[in-house]
Amino acid sequence: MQNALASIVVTIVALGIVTPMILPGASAAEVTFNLFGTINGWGLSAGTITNPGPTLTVNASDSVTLILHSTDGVRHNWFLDVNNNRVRDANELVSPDFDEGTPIVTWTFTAPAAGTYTYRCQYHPTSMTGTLSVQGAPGTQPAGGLDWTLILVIVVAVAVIGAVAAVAAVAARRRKKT
Ligand SMILES: [Cu+2]
Repeated sequence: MQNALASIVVTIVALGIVTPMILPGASAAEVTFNLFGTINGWGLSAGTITNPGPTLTVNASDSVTLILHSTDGVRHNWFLDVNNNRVRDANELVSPDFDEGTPIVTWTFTAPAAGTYTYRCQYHPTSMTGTLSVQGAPGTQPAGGLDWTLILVIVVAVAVIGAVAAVAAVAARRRKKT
């Protein structure tokens, strides 16, 4: 009887350790956009420049490569205006400058957490804008689907209860012997 209880406890604890390892994890992809800029906006081609420019859609944690073109030869950059204050703050992602001398810059960044962000050129922050739409990373469930965080909490709780039961079982066995 005691051995059976111990086996059950060991199984529960083992499940608590192994299950989180099996759960699907997010896997980041590599995404590339060609983005053309003039003082009048952004476009996916030199002939389709508008303000606001194209909405760029990626997944959280994606490795996003921007191939940035200065179509008018003016100095530009691309930054993610996280707090949307139209100013490039020190903690905000920013590409190197691209201009007449360096008309094309290839720059890679890691997509931030899911959300809707405004991108801008810091030199023309109101006439060169667009939206970066960051979706939940692949592998995570959409709203209404399975809540893996909740499942993880339950599994860990069961493991802890199992460990406590194991200690209690061992203590009971020792009491019996003396
Ligand atoms: Cu600019």
